[in-house]
This record gives sequence, structure tokens and C-alpha cells, in this order.
Amino acid sequence: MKIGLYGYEGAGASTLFNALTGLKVATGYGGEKEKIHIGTVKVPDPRIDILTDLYKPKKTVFAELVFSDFPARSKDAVKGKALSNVSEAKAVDILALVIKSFSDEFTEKEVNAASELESLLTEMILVDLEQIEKYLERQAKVAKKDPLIISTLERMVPHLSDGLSLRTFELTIEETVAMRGFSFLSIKKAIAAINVNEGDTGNELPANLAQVAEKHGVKPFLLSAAIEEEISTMPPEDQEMFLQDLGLSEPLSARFIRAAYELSDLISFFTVGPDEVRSWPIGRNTSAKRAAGAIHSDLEKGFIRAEVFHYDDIIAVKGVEAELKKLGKLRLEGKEYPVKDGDILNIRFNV
Ligand SMILES: Nc1nc2c(ncn2[C@@H]2O[C@H](COP(=O)(O)OP(=O)(O)OP(=O)(O)O)[C@@H](O)[C@H]2O)c(=O)[nH]1
Ligand SMILES: [Mg+2]
Repeated sequence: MKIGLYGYEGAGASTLFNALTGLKVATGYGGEKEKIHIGTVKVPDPRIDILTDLYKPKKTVFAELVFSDFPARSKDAVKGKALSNVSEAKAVDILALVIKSFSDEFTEKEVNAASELESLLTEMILVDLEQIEKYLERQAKVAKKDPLIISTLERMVPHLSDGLSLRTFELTIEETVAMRGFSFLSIKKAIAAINVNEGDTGNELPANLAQVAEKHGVKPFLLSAAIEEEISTMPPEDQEMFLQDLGLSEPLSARFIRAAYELSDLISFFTVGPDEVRSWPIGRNTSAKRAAGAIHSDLEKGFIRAEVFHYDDIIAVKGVEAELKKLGKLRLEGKEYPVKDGDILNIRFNV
């Protein structure tokens, strides 16, 4: 899964990127304007550590998230210049909109996080609106067109013109399918990463921010990037102490990844064996056949059955799979079986 960090100059996107990835890209107001930084993070899961202890595999593979730190957007650019890196932003699964809500020497007046968030979201709405209008203009000159696509886009125009994101636009299943070719920004899952002063992360979200987040269907997430960046570079013992002082139980990367999994409604299933213990992220209720496809397309094509047991059960019998069989906890499931979080799968297939 890909997560893109996007924000106005000096909001703390690069600092947050460093805190999440452990990398060290340059920070400071008005940082690099060209390059997109990419960083990969293992998704922590204590169950994988325990399964590794049980199976002692040659290799352990955690799920990974890929973070991109987009060049910050100058606030002056809002007055007309098009949003930058649009195609790259469209390619991510989740947008993390980094919003400045801390004060420093560059803070002109009061920081106004709610209006900053609204403004960034509005820019994305305008990108979508322009894309739709151009498309409809072109289609007007074509004889053969898809009436469902046209009617759906035409219905979207007044919604977007009212300054509303497509996240809050209702689509039928057929319309959703018809819209697949358009990767709109304002429909993309988004986290509003509200970068507050150190010590304010436990505060309640201010009402005006909550209102903007709700209006646009984005998930608010309070954090303090600078202190988290510092903590992320400490040895684990020290990390724990500093986090406790801030009233937090885990480092930012773990909290943030959990929020991203929740937002995308992702679960993990595992594969285990002497060669490899591995975690696989999939959408909740994914069928066993499609889950097999996450491992390899051959496993989906030639799917016969899935041998399934659950993490909790194998732990209860201390890793003795024969014991699971006796207890009836080792099942054979067909292709439609909805895979559960913590399921351990062994795919039987034939190609
Ligand atoms: N006090 C405080 N300062 C922060 C925080 N997060 C970032 N900063 C500072 O704000 C400045 C800008 O941070 P960056 O992370 O570079 O911001 P950016 O969004 O990447 O913006 P560009 O530099 O324009 O790319 C740096 O001097 C950071 O140290 C924070 O949580 N608290
Ligand atoms: Mg930056």
C-alpha cells in the first residue's frame, strides 16, 4: 500500500516522513521543491514475531507500506497555479494531508489549521472538477459514448462546484464500476495529519477542524512530527520513556500504520512454514481465492482449496499442527471463504 504525504510549505511533511520511515531527508521551511522522497516501512505485527519463534523459518517477511514525501506546496501557488505532482498523488492509495497546527518563528499570524485543510481539499476538488469538465467537453464531440459515465460525471459537477469532495458523493455499484478509469483525488481515502505542538497530541480535535474533516470525509489524526522524529532515532528503551511522558503507548509509525489499515479496512493473513513466515495485507472479507492471488496469480488461477487455521489456535497448541487437526481447528475452505484477520492459509492449487 502506498501513502503520499502532501501539504503546504513548512507544515512538517518531511519531518513526518522522517519520523515514519527512519530516513533523514532535509527538513526546514521551503525544502526541496522537486524531488519526491520514497521510504518503505515494515508493518509491525507481534504475531509475526511469535510465529517466527514457533516455525524458525529461513526468512520472515513483514507487510510493507511505501511512503512518499511530496514536495511541499507553496501557499502563494494557491492563487492560480495548478496543483503539482497530480499524477503521482493519484497513484497512492491513501493521501496524508499534512496540516500545520504548531507555532514557530515562521508562523505569520495565528495558525489556522481548519482553513489550511479546507484549502488543500478545495484544490483537489478543483483538479477533479477540471478533469471532468475537460472530459465532458471532449465527449460532447464524440458520437459513441457511455451514457452511464456521462450521467455520473454530470451529477458530480454540482457536488464539486459546491466545494464538496467526492468522498461524500453517493454512487451506485454500477456507477462505481463505471468510474474506475478516473482516479479522482477528492475520492481517495485521506488522513488529515494535524501537526500540533509537542504535548498537544492528547488534546481533543478542535471543533472547526473536526467539522472540515467530517464535511470532506477525511480521517483526522493528531501528531507532533518534530518530537516524533526525535523519538524515532532513539534506542527502544529511551523511546518508551519519552512516549510515556507524552501519554503515548507506541511510536508514531505504529499508530499511523494502524490508522491507515483501519481507513482502508485492511486485515492480515499469514503463511507459515520452514522456509518463510509472512504477513499479507488484504481487504476485509476478501475471498480465499482472491487472497491466494495476493501471494501469486498462479495460486488464484489454479485454486482448489485453502487449508485454514487461526493464529490464536496454533498459539493455544504451541505450534503443533497435528493437535489442531484433532481439535477440528484445521479446516478446508472453498474459494468463497472470506479470509479473517489472523488466518493462516495454505493454498492447494493446480496449474
Ligand atoms: N515546533 C515544531 N516544529 C516543527 C514540527 N514539525 C516540523 N517542524 C519544523 O517546521 C519546519 C518545516 O518542516 P518540514 O518537515 O521541512 O516541512 P515540509 O512540510 O516538508 O515543508 P518544506 O520544507 O517546504 O518541504 C522545520 O524547521 C521543522 O523542524 C512540529 O511538530 N513542531
Ligand atoms: Mg518537505
